[in-house]
Amino acid sequence: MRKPIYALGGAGLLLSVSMLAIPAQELTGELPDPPAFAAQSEPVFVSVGDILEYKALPEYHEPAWVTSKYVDAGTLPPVAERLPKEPLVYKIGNMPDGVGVYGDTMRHVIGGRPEGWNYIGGQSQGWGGIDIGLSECLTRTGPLFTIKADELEPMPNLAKSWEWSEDGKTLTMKLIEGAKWSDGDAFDAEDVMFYWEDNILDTNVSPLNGGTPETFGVGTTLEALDPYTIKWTFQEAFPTQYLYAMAYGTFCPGPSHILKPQHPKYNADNTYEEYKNAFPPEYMNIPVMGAWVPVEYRPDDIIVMRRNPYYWKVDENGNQLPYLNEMHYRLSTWADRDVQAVAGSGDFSNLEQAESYVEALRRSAEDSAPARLQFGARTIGYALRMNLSANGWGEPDERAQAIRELNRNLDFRKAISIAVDRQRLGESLVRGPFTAIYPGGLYAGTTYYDKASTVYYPFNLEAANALLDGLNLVDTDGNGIRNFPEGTAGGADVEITLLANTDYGTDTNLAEGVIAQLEPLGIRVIANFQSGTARDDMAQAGQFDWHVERQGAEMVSVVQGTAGLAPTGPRTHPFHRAGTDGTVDLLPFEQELVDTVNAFIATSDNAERAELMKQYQHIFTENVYSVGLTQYPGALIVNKRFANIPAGAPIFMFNWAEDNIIRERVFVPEDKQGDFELHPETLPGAPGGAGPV
Ligand code: BQZ
Repeated sequence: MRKPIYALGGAGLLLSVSMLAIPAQELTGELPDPPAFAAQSEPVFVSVGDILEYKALPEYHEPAWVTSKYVDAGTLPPVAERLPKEPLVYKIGNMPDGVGVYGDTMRHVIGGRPEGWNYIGGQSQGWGGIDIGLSECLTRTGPLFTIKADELEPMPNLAKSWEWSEDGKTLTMKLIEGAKWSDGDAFDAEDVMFYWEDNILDTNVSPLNGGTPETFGVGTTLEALDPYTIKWTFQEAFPTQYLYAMAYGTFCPGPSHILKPQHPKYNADNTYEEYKNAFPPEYMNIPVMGAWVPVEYRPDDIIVMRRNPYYWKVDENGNQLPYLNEMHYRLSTWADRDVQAVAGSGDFSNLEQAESYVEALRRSAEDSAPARLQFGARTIGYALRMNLSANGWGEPDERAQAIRELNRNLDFRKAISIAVDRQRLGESLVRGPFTAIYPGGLYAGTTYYDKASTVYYPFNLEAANALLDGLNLVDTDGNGIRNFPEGTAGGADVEITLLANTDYGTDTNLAEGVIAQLEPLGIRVIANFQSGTARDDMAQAGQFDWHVERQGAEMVSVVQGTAGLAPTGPRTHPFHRAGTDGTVDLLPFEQELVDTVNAFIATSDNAERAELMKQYQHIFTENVYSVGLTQYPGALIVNKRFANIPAGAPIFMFNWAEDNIIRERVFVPEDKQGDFELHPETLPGAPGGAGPV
């Protein structure tokens, strides 16, 4: 294996000459306001108590065929015995179209592919709403877009209530009592503790969506007091922030009765890799807490899911949810999801690739259009992120190490930032009022954004070249590409690999745009375009120089995915993680970001939090923590036959729309139901069994 070389000498040389660079004040400029773009509908703001409560109802109901084919046949207990003592009850008053009826299917189309069903072991199910539907979590945040701003707090879910101690250092949570996995096994604290102890704390396991011990605060502990009570103990007082981390995707327990026997801690014959891969996509009827269970998988074709007979949520009339009997996930591409949703052969899409906006708008504007298309706020944003680790994360060779040293140099990051023409980049995706210049950091138009705290370095190619000259990156061999100084990477050409996700045209289009725009700088940027899973793995492992990436919820809401705002732990940040010595070699401004984020988490004073995020935004953008590229709105496309779609549902805010619209409450009125069910009047079979029964 190549021995990584950490050429600090080279860095020292680069840093010493950078003192000659252009003074910072000449590079900043006025950030243009985003073009006006009104979201097409607004949410109705309510309290959590208007949406749901937990209580026993006098009677419960289920689809008639479940009773006649299963309960009456004695193969399934009566519905009242399958539900918790106090199910989660959705209130009719909050249902846009009221109580639903059973039947029909939601036909999703997705661009990912399932690796297997061990979500907490680190496997993807292909995204696009599969894992969101399967993995119920302690709290829930997707629907928070409808919650009154002064009452914003994660909704109860598997955790039905919680109470802080006097000193705010402990949080006692009550789990829903009597809920069951889809195979009838009891859900309880054993599932929670298996997730916490053997998937979060065990660093041999990397749960999908990146939950790590530090996601819940350095030094935080969790214990089970009884089968339905857990107790968190924090270092900070009242860190309400962590309730968001207890939602999707960082605290969604798996079925311990199925997973534990495969975990190396309980099965000496298994490696961690064997644990992670113990439930391949072909393994049907994996027990879930979600509303639908995988019953059929055809590679590169479709995943079919059927209603979970033990689902622990009902409407106020006692109807067990979900209303929809089946879910499809057609295994195609993300771009095809838009096409099929607009055409009516699919039912749902998050319109998020700006290149398809005009055609989607045109088709949806026709009276005959089968789907509703509604734009929300500008919550989709892309940035160029540089690998800032210089102590071994991703095992860089000499060339890559030299790039990392450059990435860690502010003048270098500034040069790249002002060499990018963001206006042209956005227009290359779509013309019109959609895209906005995005300087990096928190998105304009969101709660914690403050323009006055945002430092913007406008396009300035001449100054960019002067900054690189000042870093002694000169084309010494006359081939048009700048060279490292002698003694750094052997004075080779400056070549930088750029990672991007081939699952999305937008990702690679933006990456190609950046490559083209950086050519006049005399550095060679080489496309390293990978498919979603490979891209995810390389990004997680630190095997990249630069990465053009669509950003997560942390840049939209701040309160969701907060751990990703700064390297507050060894594995919490997307582009700077611990090296081979287990430490994160933070740059001075990064330490300031970490301190600011930790202070944000540690206070519940809203004015203080707003001030801290202004500091965060200033430090982030002044130091070009990442090179912001473009920001634009997404649109939710849903087939018109569906009811109970909440007004103003954003495709992405605290979570994706698959969570936000509360799919378990969505229904199709009887007179509009299609004949799309592939396994009508069937239920999931036994875990590992072949499909529905
Ligand atoms: C939405 C989402 C639901 C992951 C994924 C995918 C992965 C990332 C991201 C989005 C897809 C859709 O996003 O693009 O519209 O349906 O699934 O989970 O991009 O590659 O790793 O973070 O959420």
